[in-house]
Parts: sequence; structure tokens; C-alpha cells
Amino acid sequence: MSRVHTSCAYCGVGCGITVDDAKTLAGDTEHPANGGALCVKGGSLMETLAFPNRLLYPRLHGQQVSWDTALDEMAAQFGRIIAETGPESVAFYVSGQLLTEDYYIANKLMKGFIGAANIDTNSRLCMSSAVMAHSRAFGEDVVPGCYDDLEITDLLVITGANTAWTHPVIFRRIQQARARRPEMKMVVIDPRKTMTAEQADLHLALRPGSDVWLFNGLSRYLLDHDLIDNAYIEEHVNGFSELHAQLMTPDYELANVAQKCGLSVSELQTFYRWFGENEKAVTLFCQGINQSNQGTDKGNALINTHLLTGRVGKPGASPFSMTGQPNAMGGREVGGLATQLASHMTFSDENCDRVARFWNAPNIARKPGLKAVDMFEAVRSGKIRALWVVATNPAVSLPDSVMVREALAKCEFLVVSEMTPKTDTAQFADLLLPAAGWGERGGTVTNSERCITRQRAFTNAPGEAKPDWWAMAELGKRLGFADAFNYNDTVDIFREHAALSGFENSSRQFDISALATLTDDEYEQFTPRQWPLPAGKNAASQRLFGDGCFSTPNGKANLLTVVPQEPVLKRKAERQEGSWLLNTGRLRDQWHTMTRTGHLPRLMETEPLPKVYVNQHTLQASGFSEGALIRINSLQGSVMTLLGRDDGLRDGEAFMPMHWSDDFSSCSGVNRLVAPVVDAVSGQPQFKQTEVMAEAVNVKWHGLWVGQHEPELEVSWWARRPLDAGECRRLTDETRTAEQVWFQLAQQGRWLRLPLKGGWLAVKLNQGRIIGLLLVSTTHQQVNIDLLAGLLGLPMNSTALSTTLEQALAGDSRMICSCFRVSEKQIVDAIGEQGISELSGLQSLLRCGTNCGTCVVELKKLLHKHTSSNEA
Ligand SMILES: Nc1nc2c(c(=O)[nH]1)N[C@H]1C(S)=C(S)[C@@H](COP(=O)(O)OP(=O)(O)OC[C@H]3O[C@@H](n4cnc5c(=O)[nH]c(N)nc54)[C@H](O)[C@@H]3O)O[C@H]1N2
Ligand SMILES: Nc1nc2c(c(=O)[nH]1)N[C@H]1C(S)=C(S)[C@@H](COP(=O)(O)OP(=O)(O)OC[C@H]3O[C@@H](n4cnc5c(=O)[nH]c(N)nc54)[C@H](O)[C@@H]3O)O[C@H]1N2
Ligand code: SF4
Ligand SMILES: [Mo]
Repeated sequence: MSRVHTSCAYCGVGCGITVDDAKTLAGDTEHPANGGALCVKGGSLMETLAFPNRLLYPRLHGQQVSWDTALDEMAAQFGRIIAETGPESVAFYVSGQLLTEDYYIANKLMKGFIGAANIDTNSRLCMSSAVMAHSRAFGEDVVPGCYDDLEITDLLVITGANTAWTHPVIFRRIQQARARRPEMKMVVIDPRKTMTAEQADLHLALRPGSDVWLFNGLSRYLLDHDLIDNAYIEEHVNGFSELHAQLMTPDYELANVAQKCGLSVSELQTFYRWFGENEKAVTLFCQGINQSNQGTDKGNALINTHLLTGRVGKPGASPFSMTGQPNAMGGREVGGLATQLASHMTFSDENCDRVARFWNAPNIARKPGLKAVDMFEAVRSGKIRALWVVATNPAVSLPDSVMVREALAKCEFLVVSEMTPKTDTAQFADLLLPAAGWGERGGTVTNSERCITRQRAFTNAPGEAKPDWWAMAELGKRLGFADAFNYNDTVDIFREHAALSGFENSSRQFDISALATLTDDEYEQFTPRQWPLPAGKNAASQRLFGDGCFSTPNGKANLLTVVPQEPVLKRKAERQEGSWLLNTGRLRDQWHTMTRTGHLPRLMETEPLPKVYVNQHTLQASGFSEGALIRINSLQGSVMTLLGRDDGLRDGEAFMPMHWSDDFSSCSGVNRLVAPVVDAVSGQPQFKQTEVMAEAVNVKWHGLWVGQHEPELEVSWWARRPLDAGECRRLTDETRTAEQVWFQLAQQGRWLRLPLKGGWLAVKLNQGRIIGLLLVSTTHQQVNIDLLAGLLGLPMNSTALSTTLEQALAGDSRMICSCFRVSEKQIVDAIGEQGISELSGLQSLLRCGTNCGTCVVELKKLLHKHTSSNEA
């Protein structure tokens, strides 16, 4: 048997994975992040490798070409445009899903050789506020804590993060620690009662955007109650008197803070008291903090509370920023953001000279480049004429996708490196380059706790797909910089990256120069290790800054006086009557724009359709019914989506997942609504707050398609999901009646129509076998899709058809456990028919909730609901 140790392609937890014989995947029991555990996304990585549409060859204007032709053309276009209008008229937009080696080459090529800093990354949308908050407070973008802190702390504060869904293996570690030490408390701060919040000892459903009030209020409370560490502040912290002066005003008295946050004085006081009492406190934060018009300030307001109490980089006591993507951290190390130069260095003359010397770079960039949102605006206005997009899908993930798509369409020469030609962004490409993906290419990634792990290939890339670093180096050579981009393999790049981190470095924590001398073999055998690892060191300390010495000029950390601001809501005039405040984020089983997870039936089952959620009260006030198709409008654009109910939301607030793209639904991508409002310091978009108005859609009929292929039917709205044997689609039309639709179908031939109550069923046949079923009715019906799909491929038999149809129309059941495919109906039946009344009973009977554990809360809810109603 051959075993390969690698790491997960998804979130910033950075779980280790083993793959045996290129077939069997398991959690790596030796990896410090997960010790063998995996969540449902990581656990299905092998299945996701079977992409339905893999990009296999370079395509220039839609035609297959050789790599040579593709790269020559690319160099010619980039070269021409640079010669005509300068280096600032070209740009790279890259991704936290690249490996460190890819990232390093992209950064070196743009900033050292092309000679501008117009390289930015989707980490701008993700981590840039945390980067800036760390830099402002500590003098460097460093996460001081580690995962063990989340287990040994006495108070874990989770703010702006739905960790149970987004970092499931870390959440599992937290829950196991709480089970071992029930005295450990968990506070969750989130306007939504998420799956994470459900499990907290205290949930603060604060008014969206009011975090600076909340944390400044905490700092004030610590001052009032003499809960600060005066000696630590004296020795290790700048800016105390300014902060003190700012906070000792009536604004930050408890009652006012509570009112600003929309919380009661008593719940706020409980949190503040706990924070004051517990020496060991960790504040974990993610996108509810970062994706804001003042994400950097929010980060600093929360770091202030840790500096005031001396709780930075100590066991169980630290602020802790979770990274989103698997290698967002590696990108930050390399300097892949337009606002950093390289290797944790900014654009000072000294740094620019140093990096130019190290790279032997003729054209070192001397000032920051454009941040993501500005970069796409520059593409739209024609200032940037050639753009290379690598491993990200900006047409879906950037705010204001209407504008972004316009920019992509206008771009004079757009290159997209992808694994699939089906992404919304790839549709606009002049040149498409096929990328080798997870399992097919090797390199390194760094997770949220600064742990570097090797990602290793265990299979060959299909067709002519190549690793991204190779294509980047080839472009570098063709632009005339052959010597600087002459690498045989990723190990050469890694050694250079490690050497740069230690080059003339006397002040930066990011130093891995001990790894600059790794042999090829040592790189191959590399086991997970945290940084820093300066020359001569073999192991890093788990935590940083615990001694109170920071990376600032005087070695002290900075407290920041940050002033609360309201979210910026783009609207015509005043707030419109009946508008909703729209929040966006993630679902448990989907990854971003669904290119890697949307084709797996198992991962689509829990949330098969695009939905916007509001609570019962808001639903009633809106006058729409649950499940209705509605249109949502903002100043930016509009989307169509189904309406769902989630009573964990506050009144007047809505939540919509970020995942849907035009590949999965005709018009449900939420970023068509989100305005390009950004944080003034970091440039990170405010994805979490948008004012929207909902509007009824007058559909003429409700359709459901289950077929081996797409239906050939033009409709005004559809959403699809994959099935093992084809696809399932919800569709509807605002203009044409059901009869007009039938007329169109009838003309195509080979359709059989059967009448049904309130509608009809059209059966599509091919050589006497059923290849598709279209159910059309005046009201939407719950249908068991699996039963209908079971008919596909069978010979037409009207008795079998009507029996199955009858059963299918008896209803559908929601999937609760994705790992073992256990539906709500199976669980309710087990409770009702087999008399199961405890979680352990469900777990041993159905196995649900025994793998990743993220559905346990739902299982408990169902037990509660159905056992208590039995007794009543
Ligand atoms: N399943 C899954 N997991 C993922 C990903 C994925 O696509 N799918 N993506 C990965 C990536 S790249 C990232 S960045 C992470 C993101 O991980 P998270 O940040 O945990 O996820 P989100 O759902 O974006 O948002 C977090 C929470 O912020 C809350 N929030 C909104 N506004 C506010 C506010 O004003 N204040 C506070 N305190 N909270 C607010 C939202 O209600 C939401 O519950 O997830 C990673 N993990
Ligand atoms: N409304 C709203 N929008 C958001 C967010 C939100 O919370 N709300 N969150 C934001 C955040 S935090 C993030 S991180 C972004 C994520 O947004 P994106 O980065 O746009 O999302 P992905 O779907 O992960 O795109 C990655 C693409 O890279 C391709 N790919 C995978 N592996 C490789 C490879 O090795 N090489 C190449 N060349 N391609 C590869 C995949 O097929 C996929 O199309 O979305 C942001 N947008
Ligand atoms: S928790 Fe994150 S890194 Fe671990 S298996 Fe799940 S998606 Fe992968
Ligand atoms: Mo992210």
C-alpha cells in the first residue's frame, strides 16, 4: 500500500489527510490540527475529484491550443499592453486557495519584474481587515495564539463566526474540550442564532455592525472595575492614555452601549463580568468582524481588550483570527496582497531595496497596488487592460457582481486559470488555462495557527492541466526574465521563499529561513511545523508575543482609539418601509461558488435550493408565504430566490448564502445585491449588511424537472442540483402559461402527457425509456425526488409510473446528516415508531451525528420536538 500525507483543500483549519493507493481518504491521525477528524467537506474530497466538466486544454477564444501557443499569446498581449500604457495597466487577481509556491511566483513576477503592485487576492474579501488589525496592534500580521488555546481557555468568545459550520473540526475540538471541562464557558456574538450560537452558554444577538460599541464598552468596563493589567500596560503597550480618554465618556456607559448594541444591560454585563473574571480568555473572530465597513476597527477594538488585560500569546489567552481558505495564511506570508510587498514587508524604501537585491529585480514596485474592488473598477474603466484571474471566481464572489461582470466583459485581455470552464468568470475569458488541482499538484499551505503542511500529489493531472506556479514562471520567462523564473520544481521555490523570509531580517516574526536549506528529500518528507523557524531553529514556540515584545518600532503593542460607525447602506433616500437588512455567509456543506462541491448530490441535499431566510415575524409582516419565489432588489441589482424561514434571525433581518452562481440558478447570486462598500483601512467589502426590498413574483406555474440531462426549455427562473442519475431542477415562468409551455414541448416530440390534480406530468422518452419527467402544477408540491429519479432509464410502464408518482407526491424529507445520509423522516420515524428518546439511541440506530457531529444540535431539536409532542 502507498500512503500519501497531504492536507485538506478547503478551510483554514488545515486538517491533515492521508490517501492510500490514490483511492482511500482518511483524516491524518498524526496531524496536529485534526488528529484524524474530518468534516463532511474534507471527507468527500475524493468524490469531488470527478469533476463533471474538467478543463483539460488551454483554450484561446474558445479554441483548443497548445500551452506554447497560449503562453506566447499571453506574453505578447501582456508585453504589448505594458509597453503601450505601462506596468500598471496589467493585473493579477489570485487566491487563498493557491499553494504558497504558486503565490510566491505570482507576487515575485508582478512586484519585482513587471514592476507594479497590481496583484491582489480574494483574501482581500476575507482576511484583509484582520491583517490590518494585527499590523496596527502588533506591528506585524501575526496570529499570536494556537488551536490548543481554544481547548484550554476558560472563556471562549466567538464573534462574527459560525464555527460549527465553517470550521467544523475546530468546533468539534472545542465541544470535546467543553465536555471534558464543563466549567469552560462559551459566548457567541452574532446577530443570528446560528448553529454555533445555539450551543453557547451566552448568545449576544447584537445589532448588526455594532461590534465596536460592544468591545469599546468591554474596555470601559475593564477600566471601571479595575480589571486591567497595569504592569503589562506600563511595560508593553502604547496608547493607553488616549484610549482611556476616549472611553471615559458617557458614551461608553453600560446603558448606552447596551442600547447601541440592541442588547439588554444584564446580558452585556454577564459577558463583561465573565471576560473580567477569566484570566484565560480567547476571542475567536472571522467574517462578521472582517467583512464590514469598519472591519479593521472591529478587530482592533477586540484586540484592545486583550492588550488591556495582558492576554496576548499566553496559554489559553489570546485574540484568535480564524483564516477562511486553506492557504490564506501562506498568501499573507508571501505578501500576495497589493498592500504588502513580500514576506511580511511593506513598501518602505528600505524594504523595496532589500527585496530588489534579493530577487535581483530590475523593476521593484515601490508603492501599493489596487485592492480587489478598486482593481475591478479599474478594469471596467479601462485603466487595467489585461487581467489574469487564478483560482477564484470574482464574477460571483466580489460585491456588485453586475459591475464586475461588466468589467470582465470589457477587459481587453482576460486570462482565467481554472479547473473547470463552467465558472461564471471563465465565461468571459479570452484565454482559459487548465490548472492542476488538489491531489494533482504539490506544495505547501499554512493554516490559522501558522502551521505549514505539505500538500502532495497522489494522482496525475488530467489532459494538459498544469500547476499554476508553472504557468506563472513560464509567463515570467516569456516576458524576458528567464533567469529569475527558472525553477525545476516547487522545492526550489520554497527554499527561495524561506531564504527571503530570513534575508536581513532582524525585526519580523515571519522567518522560516531554517527551511531555506531543506534538501529535496527533506521537503518531500516534511512534516507539519509551525513558524517562526529562523535559521538554526528546528521547532517554533506554539505562541507568539507571550513575552510582551511586539514587532513595532519600540517593541510595544498599540491600543487604538476606534470610533463606532454605522454600516454604510446604499439607498435612494430614507430607509424604505418594509425593507430588510440582508446578511450573507456560508452553509455547512457548500464551498464558496460551488464549483467544487455543487456537483456532489450528497452535499446538495441539506440545502438543495437557493433561499433567503427571515424569521416568522418578518415573514408574516412581508405578506409572502414560506417557500414562495420572490425577487429581491437593492440599488445594485436584483435576484430571484425562494423564501425560507429561520427563527434565529432578528426582526427585519434576512440571511442569504453566498454560494449560488449562474451555473446553479438563473439569477440567485447574492452579490448582485451587495454594494461595493469597503473598509477604509483594509479595503475589505462589507458583505454582511445590505438594505434590500423584497417583491412578489407572479409565477404562472410551478415546475419540477427530474432528468438525465437539462430540459430544453426557456424559463424565467430555475435552480438545479445534481442527482446520481442526472439532475433535478425547480423552474417557473412569469410570462408563459403552463399550456404555452406544453405547446413548446409537444413540438419537440417524444413527450407523453399525463393529467394530474392541479396540473400535469410530461414524460420524455427515448427509445421507449424514460429520460425525463416534468411535473407542472398551479401550486408548489413537496415531492420525493429520489423516488422520481428511480424511474429514469426504465421502460415506460404506466402502472409503475402512477404508483411511483403517488408515493413521490406523498412528500419529501429534509436531509439532516450529510455524512450518513439520514433524513428528517428517518429520524422522526425512529423516535415515533421505535420509541428512541435519546441522542445515543439515534446515533447507534442510524449512525447520524457520529462522524463530524455538526448535525447533533438538529438531532437534539428533533428529539425534543417529537418526544415532547408524544407526551403531550
Ligand atoms: N462550509 C463552509 N465552510 C467554510 C467556507 C465555505 O464556503 N463553506 N469558507 C471558508 C472561508 S474562505 C471563510 S472566510 C470562513 C468564514 O467563516 P465564518 O466567518 O464563520 O462564516 P460566515 O457565514 O461568512 O459569517 C460568520 C457570521 O458572521 C455573522 N455576522 C454578520 N454580521 C455581523 C456583525 O455585524 N457582527 C457580528 N459579530 N457577526 C456578524 C453572520 O451572521 C455569520 O453567522 O469559512 C471557511 N469555511
Ligand atoms: N456575499 C458574500 N460574498 C462573499 C463572501 C461572503 O461572506 N458573502 N465571502 C468572501 C470570501 S471570505 C471569500 S474567501 C470569497 C471566495 O470566493 P472565490 O474565491 O471566488 O470562490 P471559489 O468558489 O472558492 O473559487 C475558487 C475557484 O478556483 C478554482 N480552483 C480550485 N483549485 C484550483 C487550482 O489549484 N488552481 C486554479 N487555477 N483554480 C482552482 C475552483 O474551480 C473555483 O472556481 O468569497 C467572498 N465573497
Ligand atoms: S474542517 Fe476544514 S480543513 Fe478540516 S476537513 Fe473540514 S473543510 Fe477540511
Ligand atoms: Mo474567505
